[in-house]
Amino acid sequence: VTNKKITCLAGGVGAARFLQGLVRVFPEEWITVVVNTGDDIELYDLHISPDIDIVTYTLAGIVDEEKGWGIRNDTFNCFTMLQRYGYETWFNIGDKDLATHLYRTEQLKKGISLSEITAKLARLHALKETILPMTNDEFETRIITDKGEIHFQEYMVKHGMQDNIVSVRFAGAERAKPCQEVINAIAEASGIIVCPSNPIVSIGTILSIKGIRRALKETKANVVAISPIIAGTVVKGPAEKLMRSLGIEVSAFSVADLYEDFLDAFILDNADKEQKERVEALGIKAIVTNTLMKTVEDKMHLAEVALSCL
Ligand code: FO1
Repeated sequence: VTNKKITCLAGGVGAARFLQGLVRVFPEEWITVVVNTGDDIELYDLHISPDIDIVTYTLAGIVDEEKGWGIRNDTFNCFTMLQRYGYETWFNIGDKDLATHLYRTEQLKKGISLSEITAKLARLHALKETILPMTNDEFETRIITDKGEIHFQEYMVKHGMQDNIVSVRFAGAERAKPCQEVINAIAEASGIIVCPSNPIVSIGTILSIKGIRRALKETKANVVAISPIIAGTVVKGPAEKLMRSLGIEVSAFSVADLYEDFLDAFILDNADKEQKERVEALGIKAIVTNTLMKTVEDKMHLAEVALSCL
């Protein structure tokens, strides 16, 4: 590694858990995290960026570790009152978390970009890492179910992943431009890590932004990805259901295959070691290790293995 900059592509909970390990084995100030904004949603006239907040709160050490989102020991007084007022309250917003959404919404209304607001919030939480939204433009992950089209958060949180998925639509992908800082962070990094996030609605959204995939192919940096699929299933979230309904085999190999055009190395779990050769047949170096992140030591180990590929 010549210069020390590492750029990570991230979704929400899985990525944040990985980053907890990375910041313990690598200098925070050299880490840039490019975060999915396809999950962003407007509720109660507030702009909510769940994945940016999950990454920010986690790196700030204030995330609710059990849930993986929201702030530890937050209260839900505002939320309870909204309920009384007859609002739909399927998306749980804590009182402290609410302050973040108020701040972001007010700043957006003043014409400040999401990337600037994200940087300010990171500074306010005393983070040394750089956090970047994948785009400052409108982008929304829509799930087309057999009963109609809904927002990704409606599919996941409101309906509890119960609907049958027909397809996925990235509304805004044709027009959305990547943040310039994102392209720079990919071009100038000494290494790139694709976090163990959903390959469709977390990493797939980032890759759907014009110019990002090409930047990943053209960068001189090595690119390593960590499989979010362990033994044909996921730790959390809808990856399994999404991949199945899109006709994609639910396996670590499939994830490597989705990233094949820009990937140099792929980390898969011991439980999937029989897929090592299939991954290597794609021309990608495959590393088999424990990828389940239960303890802080697990997270640090996984980060060390990822860094060793760069
Ligand atoms: N996830 C849930 O399953 N239920 C919730 O009520 C919920 C609220 C919420 C509020 C703020 C926030 O930043 C995240 C929140 N999440 C919630 C998580 C989020 O919906 C997903 O985990 C991510 O979008 C997936 O990466």
